Parts: sequence; C-alpha cells; structure tokens
Amino acid sequence: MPLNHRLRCQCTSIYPGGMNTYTPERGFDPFYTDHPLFTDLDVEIFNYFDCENCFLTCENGGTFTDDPCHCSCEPNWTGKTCTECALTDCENGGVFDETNCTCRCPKQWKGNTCTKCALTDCGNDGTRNETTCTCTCQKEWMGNNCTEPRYYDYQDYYEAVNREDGVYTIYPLKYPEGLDVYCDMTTWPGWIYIQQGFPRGNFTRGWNEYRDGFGDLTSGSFWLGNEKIRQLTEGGAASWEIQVNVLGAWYKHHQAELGNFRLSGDNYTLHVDGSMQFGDGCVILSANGKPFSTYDRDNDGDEGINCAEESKGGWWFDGCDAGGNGGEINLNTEFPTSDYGCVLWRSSLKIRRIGETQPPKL
Ligand SMILES: [Ca+2]
Repeated sequence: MPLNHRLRCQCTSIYPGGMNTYTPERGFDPFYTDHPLFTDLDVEIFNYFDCENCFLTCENGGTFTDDPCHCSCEPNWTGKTCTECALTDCENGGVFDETNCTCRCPKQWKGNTCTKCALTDCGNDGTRNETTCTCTCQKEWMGNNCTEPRYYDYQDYYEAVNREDGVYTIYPLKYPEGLDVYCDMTTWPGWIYIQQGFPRGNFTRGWNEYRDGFGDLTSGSFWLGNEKIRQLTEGGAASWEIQVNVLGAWYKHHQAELGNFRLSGDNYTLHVDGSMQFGDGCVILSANGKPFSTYDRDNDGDEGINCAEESKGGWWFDGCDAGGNGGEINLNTEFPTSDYGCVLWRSSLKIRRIGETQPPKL
C-alpha cells in the first residue's frame, strides 16, 4: 500500500479496485471504527484521498508536495497552482510590477515587498540607520554608501579631472542639499554660468522667477536665479569675477572679465569693478551699486519709466539708457539692444571664485 496520497491516487487510477476507505459522505471516522467498509467506487476513493489535487502543475516556481497533495508557492504567489499574485503593496517606494508579480525596490531596499535593508556598510565612517535604511555620511562624502566625494564646487570637480562642460551638483555652505549649476570646465578653474541666452528664450519674467531662476540649465537659455547667485557670492571669504560674452555686430565676439562681482541684499544689488564697453554705444553691467529690477518690481533709477518693462527683462538699471558713452544693455531680453545702436545676438554670463587655493571646509 503506497503511503502518500499522490501514490494512492496513482495506484487507484492504474489498478482500480477495492480499498479500505471511508468517505466523509458516509459519516464515519476512518481511523476509529470497528467496522471497516470496503469500496471500489473510484469517485469515493478519489474524493477520500483528495486526488483532484494530486495532478496539479505548479506555476511560477511553486513546488508540488505530497500528503496532502498541494502546491507550495514561492513567496509572491498564491492559489491552487500558484498563479495568483499574493503581492498587493510594495513598501519604501518600491514599484509594483503586476506582470511579474514583483516589487522593483529602490536601491537600498530588497525583499519581496522592499522591507529588507540592502545596505551593508556605510563607507568613510558613515553611520547606518536601520529604520530608514540610510547612511548618514561624514560631510566630505555623499551617496547611498557614502562613497562618493562631496564636491564643494565645480573647481573641485576640475581638480578631480572632470573637464566636461555640463551640469554639476555642488555643495556650497549655504546649499547643504546641493545646488545644480551648469559649468564651463574648458579652462581652469572653470566657470559657473549664471545666464545663457542662445537661442534667446523668454526673459520677460517677474521678480520671483528672476529670484528663483528659470529655463533649463542645458537648453542654452536660462537665468540661474538671483538668490542662488547672491548666496554664492555674498559674504564668503572668496571674491568672484564675472565674465561677459556677447556676439555683436558682424558676429564679432566680445569678452570681458570684471572683478569683485557679487550680489547683496534682498534687492540683489549689483557689485562689480568697472563695466564692459565696446563698439559704439555698447555698455554692459554699468549699474554698480544698483538693485535688480523686473517689470513687477521697479527698482531702477529712472523716475518716469519702468526700465525692465520697457526692455522686456529683469536687469540692474541706473536709468534705462545709462552707462558710459552710450547705453547700458540689458542682456536678459529677447533682443539685447541699446538706444545708441548696439545690437547683440548672443550672450552668456559666467562667474568664478578667485583668491582661494583651497575650498572652505564644510
Ligand atoms: Ca522706474
């Protein structure tokens, strides 16, 4: 007599015949009776041994188990033949993949429902937090495992032999969570773009947009944001210079570097040594000591006119056409021009830190 249900059922199907069984329908307990009943009814035998389940094909990695016959399913699956997904929710930001009945877990989590911490060690003296499954890194390090160096700024990237122009996340003192900037890394020690205007985008924006920045850093048309520029340049031990690049008449390129650049105060007052002047009536950044203006916040020096509204972009003004021998040009406009006939096609403004050999310690 085979010992498990599956073999009994096989035996029954191969060699039908009488067996010492009781079926539940007969109302007897098969193990405690003095009156065994023999039956040769296939259906009774089949039902008694639950034979229906002894010919299951288990899906999705489930394994067949005898006595009683059933499928033992893998953790994510359920149902008689393991075809029903047992997962409903994924924890810790995991994404439920219905087709494969799995959770796609974020990097630091693992397990069926992303509840097991996958972090092993935190490098560079970082501290592991079991509850949040994160590493708290020492200040010089970042990343899931504290293995990525945290760069103070783009100049550190330059020293780390990354010479590609592009977007870098830097960690100035006032941005401990990081600040994305587009950098010109072609020449030492690199520059941070605060403005790019090619192709010319929409620069007719209000105070808040100029404060926070607008445009896509990689689009060739953006303003980094007055608050970021101020936080970078105001107050620190370093001094900054600004480089102006423009394309003027006959597609002639003009470039100038001006020292002691910084913005200060809630009106983002411009501080810069000198101004850029070229050609006939082309003057740029002449409004030293003047606050920033936008069409919805007129801080310019002109009583009668809203210079930002008139020129269709935010800028520093000391009168709408002030500046040297010609007219100050607002570079934050669709078509930078002065009333003295200067027309520019492209522009960019970059800044860089000078006077320090080492970045300040975090
Ligand atoms: Ca005005």
